Amino acid sequence: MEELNNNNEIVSPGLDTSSGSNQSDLPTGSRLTAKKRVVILAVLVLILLVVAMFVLSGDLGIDKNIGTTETKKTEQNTTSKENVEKITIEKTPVTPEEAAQAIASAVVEAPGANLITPDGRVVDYDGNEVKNDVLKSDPRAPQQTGSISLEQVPFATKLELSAAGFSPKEFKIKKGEPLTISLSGSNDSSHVFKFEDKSLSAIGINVRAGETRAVTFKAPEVAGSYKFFCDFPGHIERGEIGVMIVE
Ligand SMILES: [Cu+2]
Repeated sequence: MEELNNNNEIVSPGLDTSSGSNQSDLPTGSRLTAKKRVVILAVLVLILLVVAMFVLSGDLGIDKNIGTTETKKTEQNTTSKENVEKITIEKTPVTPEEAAQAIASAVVEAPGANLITPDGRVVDYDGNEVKNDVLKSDPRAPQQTGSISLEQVPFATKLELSAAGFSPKEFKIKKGEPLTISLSGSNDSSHVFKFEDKSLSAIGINVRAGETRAVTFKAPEVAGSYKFFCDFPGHIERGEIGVMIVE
């Protein structure tokens, strides 16, 4: 038994006092390794602390100034970038201000029609120049007025329209000049004033029987004869045609 015990002690150290000593050896070994680990960790922490101290001292010392200057530079960069952005953002609302100034000094030849700026442009109430060559339904097109009286359009080229045709049948305008045309329809029918040329497709006046309406637009830059007519069914056949002569 003893021999076996001894053998057991030697082979598998897990019994009796000797095995107890072995058990105590193992925890002491693990304790030692734990202590070693703690020591190594402490040393590592110390090294890290020392390194950190060096780095911090470097930051606080020589690198501090560079760091601050760099941050200052980046701050300046960001502020300059912000300024650029602000400038570009601020540039956008300048246009409405200029538009507002243009509108403030613009004149209206027919209430409800577009404005004429001092430099001869025809603009809407946002300051955008109207377009003669878009569809009449396009918001950029010159806007016709509501029903008005001829007394409201003293500067307009006044056209009357009936079954007998336009009166006058012809009028002249200087090229590129703004003008207002009023159309007074006869009591017998509605009428639809239109130009034949596609460059003036946006301009039109629709009147019900007996109404007067007007439109302000800029004459073409190209001299020539621009035919206009009444687009109401059957009216062109009965002679509702005329011509605008651009000189
Ligand atoms: Cu007509």
